[in-house]
Amino acid sequence: MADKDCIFCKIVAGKIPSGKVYEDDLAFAFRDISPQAPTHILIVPKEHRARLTDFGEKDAALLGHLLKVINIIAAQEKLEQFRVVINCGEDAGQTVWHLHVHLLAGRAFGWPPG
Ligand code: DGP
Repeated sequence: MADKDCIFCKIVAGKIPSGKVYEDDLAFAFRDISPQAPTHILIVPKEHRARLTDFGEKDAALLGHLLKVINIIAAQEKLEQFRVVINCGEDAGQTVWHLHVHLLAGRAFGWPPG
């Protein structure tokens, strides 16, 4: 179910324009408004869930689907090397409260992350 105040729900519904790169029944992917790498795409479930810890055992297939979508987009964008990030909670850097997976590529990344 969508959250009327959620910016990513509005993007999924097409109420806010985004650079869509992929869509299916369960997932939607679009380009990050503030890219941290030459390729920076966000993959979200269409259904509103604030954060990773809101997903339970019954959601395992949906989480797996989001990872599958990453591989589809990587093939579409011809990405062979990339980083995948989920920020869960403020200290982890989460700023938008609709679960999203960051797909970053096009440069070398340091470790540990900042
Ligand atoms: P996080 O810090 O993990 O919650 O990442 C949120 C990301 O969402 C951040 O990289 C910027 C991006 N973002 C925020 N608002 C918008 C928006 O309206 N459109 C798009 N395309 N990206 C957004």
